[in-house]
Amino acid sequence: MSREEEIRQELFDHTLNGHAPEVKALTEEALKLGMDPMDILFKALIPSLEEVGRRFEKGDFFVPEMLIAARAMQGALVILRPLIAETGAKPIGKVVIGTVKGDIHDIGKNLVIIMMEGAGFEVVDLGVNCAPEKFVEAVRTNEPHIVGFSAFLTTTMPMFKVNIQALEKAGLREKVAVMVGGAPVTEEYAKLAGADHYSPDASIATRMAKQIVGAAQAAENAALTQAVELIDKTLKKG
Ligand code: B1M
Repeated sequence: MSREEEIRQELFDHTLNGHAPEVKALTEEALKLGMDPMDILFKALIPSLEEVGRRFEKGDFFVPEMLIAARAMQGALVILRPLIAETGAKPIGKVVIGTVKGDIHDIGKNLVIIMMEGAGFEVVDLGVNCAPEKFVEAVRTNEPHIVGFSAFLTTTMPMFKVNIQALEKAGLREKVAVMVGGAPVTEEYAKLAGADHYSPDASIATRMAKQIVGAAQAAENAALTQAVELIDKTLKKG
């Protein structure tokens, strides 16, 4: 087994057992060896949290074990974040995102943020347990292209609909694309809730966000061309 394979395995095991100092040291070692941050994330850290979830479901792990595993993962994310997220480029679009009311899971949301920032988006993070009014206010003041709702519990998924209704009531629904995601969410559920877009993971969410912004810009350009043509015609007539 190569040292890289050993590191992946050790990262998996130490995250599973919530050994934060070891996870931090291994992440640093992996980067020194030239391992890809995305490789560390998707081949070691995320699979480990998935195993934590499986053990929790089986009754082998309880909330404290989930919590320390999450903390260990977050320590690694602090190191990986700048490597994935900082492009230094001019923002290509703006996103407001938060975890819905009643839900305090944030690792998945934070990964979406890291990847979107890495792709050049400006992201306003509203944190966790975010009330509909907070989303509405953030959309009003930031005027983002996209508002994103994350939910990780079947009991908090209904907040998507509540948030969308709050945007409608505030007269903001047509001004922003709504994207939803989170472990238990499905495409079908997203449609039923009234969302415009659903994504199962951070990388698809980022690709989708680029398409949404691209489409919005194309629509703006088309409207501009139409206006210019109209002015041209009017001038020619006159
Ligand atoms: Co909790 N938890 N948890 N938990 N937890 C889950 C979600 C659970 C599936 C575990 C299980 O039973 N297998 C289960 C939910 C069951 C259900 O509703 N169907 C569960 C439960 C039951 C609970 C509590 C109720 C436990 C209790 O108290 N009895 C409680 C609820 C607290 C609350 O929110 N009110 C609770 C608490 C916690 C901790 C605090 C201990 C901790 C969270 C720490 C934190 O986030 N800071 C925790 C953890 C760590 C988990 C698991 C083990 C891991 C979650 C995670 O980070 N996954 C989780 C099991 C699992 O998911 N397999 C579990 C890794 C992450 C990268 O994936 O979150 O799916 P994910 O994010 C993905 C996509 O979903 C997507 O992109 C991300 C990256 O690719 N995505 C989007 C996310 N948001 C998006 C938004 C988008 C688009 C894509 O557009 C806007």
